[in-house]
Amino acid sequence: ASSALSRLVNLQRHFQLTGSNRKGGNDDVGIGQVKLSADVSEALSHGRAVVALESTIISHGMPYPQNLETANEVEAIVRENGAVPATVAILDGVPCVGLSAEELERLAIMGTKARKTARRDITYVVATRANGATTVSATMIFASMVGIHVFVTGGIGGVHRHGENTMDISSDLTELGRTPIAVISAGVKSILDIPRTLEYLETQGVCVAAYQTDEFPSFFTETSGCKVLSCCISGLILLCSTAPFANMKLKLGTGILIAVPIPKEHSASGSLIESAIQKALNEARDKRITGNAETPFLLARVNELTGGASLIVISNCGVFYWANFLSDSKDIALVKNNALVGAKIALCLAQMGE
Ligand code: PSU
Ligand code: MN
Repeated sequence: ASSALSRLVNLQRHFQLTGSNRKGGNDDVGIGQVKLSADVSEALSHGRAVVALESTIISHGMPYPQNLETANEVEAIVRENGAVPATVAILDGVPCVGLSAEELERLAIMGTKARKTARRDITYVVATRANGATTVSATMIFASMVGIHVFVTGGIGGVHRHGENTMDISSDLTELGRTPIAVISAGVKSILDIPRTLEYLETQGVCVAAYQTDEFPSFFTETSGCKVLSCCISGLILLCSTAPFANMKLKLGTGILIAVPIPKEHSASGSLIESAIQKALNEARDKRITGNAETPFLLARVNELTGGASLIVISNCGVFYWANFLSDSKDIALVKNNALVGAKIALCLAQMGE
């Protein structure tokens, strides 16, 4: 064990010597440590509402500078509603929960040079002091580790089409089965096999609900043909509070998935995007693009084929999920008045003894 440790230390020295000593880098933080930003750390210690955000959507989801603008907008909406945003990424091998403006910009400029980091990639990215943009699975891990109970994202990964043969099933699904955090998303894109994704979540024991509807949404559109539990705003608060509570009391340990359908006014023409998805799927098959390269390829192609329409939907969504999540559409004043659900969730948790 001690020689393994000395190799690690040597590795660390090696990277400190050869890695650039960028201003604002994390070269002085030890391997295996997680860094919290000052505002996230303060909010958590006072039991205030914190909302985790992923970073693969920044690195691999859209180009610079659109990615940075969207990331900033989403963070601002979280703040305007009284919660603290905690974007998660691995910078210089250090898992960071909450990024400074400089760190966020660095990641946005890095783009796909940052490694797409799911659970299995964390060890490698940390050990080599590399930069990693966290997917839903890796974001869940670090957010939950530091005591964050709510995570807002766009789309999650799922069972790929033909996944019954390729076994390409996103680790987002297994993570939901083992990490207690509430994930709010717009559902699953139809580039994936939605019915099988829901079956797999059932196998993993994950509670799945949709906001104000009993149909699981498919990101670009409100429908998928698959029924799930329906929840209203109070149900949403209850669910977000219940996942960590259930874990604590019953040791269930599972996460929950809450899907918020795209607002009608941002729902791009479903058929336009659907046909682009079909074309992109065929191209991926012809070019033999598989594994973790498939999702970024499909998303980029769908965006090209729709002349940017899908990306506009994505960036609008990023901004609107949180707003939608906070507002009961019958009571828009709720958002304007800053009456934040995040705080209510934190309050619920406090009352439940968290
Ligand atoms: N689906 C989207 N947008 C995304 C992703 C998925 O609609 O940005 C990203 C998320 O970070 C998700 C990851 O966790 O891709 C899933 O990748 P994979 O299918 O390789 O597990
Ligand atoms: Mn995969």
